[in-house]
Amino acid sequence: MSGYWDPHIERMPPEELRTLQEDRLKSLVRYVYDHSAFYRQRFKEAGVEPGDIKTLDDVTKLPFTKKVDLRDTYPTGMFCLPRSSVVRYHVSSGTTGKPTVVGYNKGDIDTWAESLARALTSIGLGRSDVMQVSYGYGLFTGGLGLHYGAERIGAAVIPVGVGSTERQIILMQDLDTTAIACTPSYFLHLIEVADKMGVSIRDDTQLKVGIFGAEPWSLETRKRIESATGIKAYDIYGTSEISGPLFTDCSCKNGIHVWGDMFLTEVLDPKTGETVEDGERGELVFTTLNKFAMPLIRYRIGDLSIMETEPCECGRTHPRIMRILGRTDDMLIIRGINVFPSQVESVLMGIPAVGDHWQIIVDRDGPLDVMTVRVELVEAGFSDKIRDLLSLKKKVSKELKGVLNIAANVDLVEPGTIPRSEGKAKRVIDNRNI
Ligand code: DLL
Repeated sequence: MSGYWDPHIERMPPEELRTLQEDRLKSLVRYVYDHSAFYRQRFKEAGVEPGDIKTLDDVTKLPFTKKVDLRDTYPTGMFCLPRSSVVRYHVSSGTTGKPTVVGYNKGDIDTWAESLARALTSIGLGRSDVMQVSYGYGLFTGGLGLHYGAERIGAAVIPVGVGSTERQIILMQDLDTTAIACTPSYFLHLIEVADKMGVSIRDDTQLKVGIFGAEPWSLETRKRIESATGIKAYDIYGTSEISGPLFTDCSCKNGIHVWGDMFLTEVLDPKTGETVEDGERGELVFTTLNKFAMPLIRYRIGDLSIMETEPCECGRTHPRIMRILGRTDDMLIIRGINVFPSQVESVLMGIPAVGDHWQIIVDRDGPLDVMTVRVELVEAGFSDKIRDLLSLKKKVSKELKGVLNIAANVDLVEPGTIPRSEGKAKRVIDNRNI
C-alpha cells in the first residue's frame, strides 16, 4: 500500500474531519455573503442568512448553484474576489454557446495542486517518477492540473499535451516515462499506434501507471487496458468548476477519495433534491470549503455516483465516490470535451439554409470518438450544385468547431430525411458502448 502525502489530514478521525468541515462551512457562508452580490441575492431568495448555518446538517438550508448560473453571470459574476487577485482563468463550455469561466487566486492553485499531490501519492507515485501529461494544456484544466500536482510530489513532468502520438511513444521510451495522464480513449489509441510502430508498452517502456479520466469509462475498459499493457489504470475525477482534476482512487481501487477538508460532498436524488443514503446512487453536489476566487455553494455538477463514508482499507478517512455512473443532463463528452446538444442547435439555427431537423451521431473509430452532425436542409437551401453544398458544409463545420472546440463531420441531407418523432425529438444517437 502506498504512503500518504499528508498523513495527518488524510487519516483524520471522521469526527475531527466533520468539525473541520463545519468550521469551514460557516466561514465560507459568511465569506460568500460578504463578497458576492450573487450569493446575497440567492440567500435572500432562499430566506437564509449566514447565522442560520450552525452545524453541517444546516447545509441543506443553502440554495443550489448550477452551470447555468456560471453562464448567466458570464464572465465573472460569481467571483468573490476582485480580478486583481485572480492569477489564472480556465474556460470550458457552457450549456449554450456561452462558455463558463473559472478564476483562481494563488491559494486556490495551491489547494488544487495539494489535492492532486495527495491523490498521486495514494497511487504510489513520487519523486522517482516521470509523468507524461497528455491532457490538453490551455483553457482545459487537465494539463495544467496534473502538471502542478506531479511537480508538487517532485516527479519529473513531460508536458507533452495532446496529439503527436508517435512522438509521445518515442518520448515515453527515451525519457523513461513511468506514468501517463490522459483520457482513457486516447490511451487506447496510443496502444494501437505503439503496436503499429512495433513498440510493446509492456516490454519496451517503463510505464507502470495510467491516470485516466475527463470522460466516462467502464471497469471493462480498465481491465482491457491493464491486461494489454501490464500497467495499473486509475480513475481521476474532477470538473473545471470545482478547479479541474482533483481526486483519484487509491491503490486499493475501491472508490475515488474526495478530500473532505477541501470539499463537502452531498449525493442527492436528482428529482427531489433530498439526500440519499450512503451506498445509493444520486447526483453529486459539491461545496468548496477552501476556494476563494470563485467558491461554490452546493454546486450541482450533473454527475451521478454513489458515496461511501466508511474509511478505506488504505487508512484514509475521507469520503469516497464510486465511478461516475452517468449524468443528469444531456451533456456528451467527446474526446474529453463537453458538448451540449443545445450548443449544436444554436449554431445550426443561426444558419438560414439549415432546416429544423438535425441529429448528432457519436461513434467510436477504434478507441476514438467521432461526432457527426446530420443536418437537413430547407427546400430553398437545397441546391443541386455541388459547389454550393460544399461551401455550406464548410460553413456549418467551421461554425460548429468555433463553438464546440472540436471537429465534427457534417452530413447535409435532403429535407424530410431525418425521422420525425411525435414526442421528444431524438437528437442524439450515441453508438459508443461506454
Ligand atoms: O474533465 C476535468 C478533468 C481533467 C478530470 C482531467 C479528469 C482528468 P470538465 O471539462 O469541466 O473537467 O468536465 C467535467 O467530465 O462533470 C464528468 O461528467 C466528466 N468526467 C470527468 N472525469 C470523469 C471520470 C474535466 N473519471 C466532466 N469519469 C464531469 C467519468 C468524468 N466522467
